[in-house]
Amino acid sequence: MDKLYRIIDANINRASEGVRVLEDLARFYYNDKNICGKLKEIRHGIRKEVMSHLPSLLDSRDSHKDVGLEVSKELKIDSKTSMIELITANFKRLQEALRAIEENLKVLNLYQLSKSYEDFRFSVYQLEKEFFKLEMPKRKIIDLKGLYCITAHEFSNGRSNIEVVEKMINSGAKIIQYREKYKSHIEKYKECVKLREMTKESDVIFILNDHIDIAMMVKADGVHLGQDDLPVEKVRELVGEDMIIGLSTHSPKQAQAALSQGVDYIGVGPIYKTYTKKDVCDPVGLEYLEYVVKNIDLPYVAIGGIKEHNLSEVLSKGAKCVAMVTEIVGADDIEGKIEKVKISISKGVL
Ligand code: TZP
Ligand code: MG
Repeated sequence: MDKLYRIIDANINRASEGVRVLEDLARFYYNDKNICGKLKEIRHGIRKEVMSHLPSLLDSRDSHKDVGLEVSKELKIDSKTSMIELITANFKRLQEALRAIEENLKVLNLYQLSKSYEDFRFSVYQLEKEFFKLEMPKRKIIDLKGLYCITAHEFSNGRSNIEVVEKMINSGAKIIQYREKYKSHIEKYKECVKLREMTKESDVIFILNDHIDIAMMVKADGVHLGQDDLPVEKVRELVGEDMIIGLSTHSPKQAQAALSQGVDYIGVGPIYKTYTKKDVCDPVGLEYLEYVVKNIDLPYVAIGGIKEHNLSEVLSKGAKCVAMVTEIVGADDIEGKIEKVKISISKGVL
């Protein structure tokens, strides 16, 4: 029976050490008071429950003769290369140790005590789920539907970007991209500070075209990149996991590549000829849109030359989200135009 105490003693230590690694991650790495507190309670509980059996546990301890140490030194299966692996390994260590304690206590006729360890094990399963949420990106899930609004001062008939965005927000826009090609950095920055304030207040997703630096400075929800912009993987490293990254694509090959690049959505176009974008490729037509609808499992927005008069054609190919630049910012009555377009999109094919 001493040998069973030896197993229990080893597993109490194993479980406590596993919890300690996780607790320190929650405390110093994720700054999560709630999870840290729950782990601490478990760590104390694991030791406290067996306190009355401490003499037997210590008597049976014989670390020098533990054959496991040599086995561990010879193997490299416990190497870890990511946070996910580190967290998983320690939750598994903890759960396995609790199960071993539980089973051995039963043989020692300590059935009630074994049930306490079963309770710990179940709390740990739940906590593991909670803990992993800390590793999940916190960026907004972008469910692209409806109208995607984009600014363009030069086509706004003298109205400022601020005025135009105010109208977009008033008519219920859910996502707005700041796209401005002809202003200085400082002008763009100042406009974006204001626009971030306005979009935040109205819970509108705010995306910056091109400017990763400004997006980070104003805490925008995302950045939108083109095929000739900086590599998505490197931008992700820079902006972190919480920022949305959109990428313009113009061909099936680019859409396929986007799938493995970790972008949150893609732009699909230009569907028709557009005069808004100067360095744009020839229209890719509706076929490419159809390809994306059928084959690419990523949120997408159809863009390029889309107007009220050709909207039904775009919707008939299955598009759920449509971007319009000049059609909206150049409209005499921006609010009225948005209302009409939104109704058309929500009805689908006209
Ligand atoms: N990307 C592809 S086409 C385009 C952009 C930004 C411009 C779309 O503008 P418009 O006025 O809706 O044709
Ligand atoms: Mg660009």
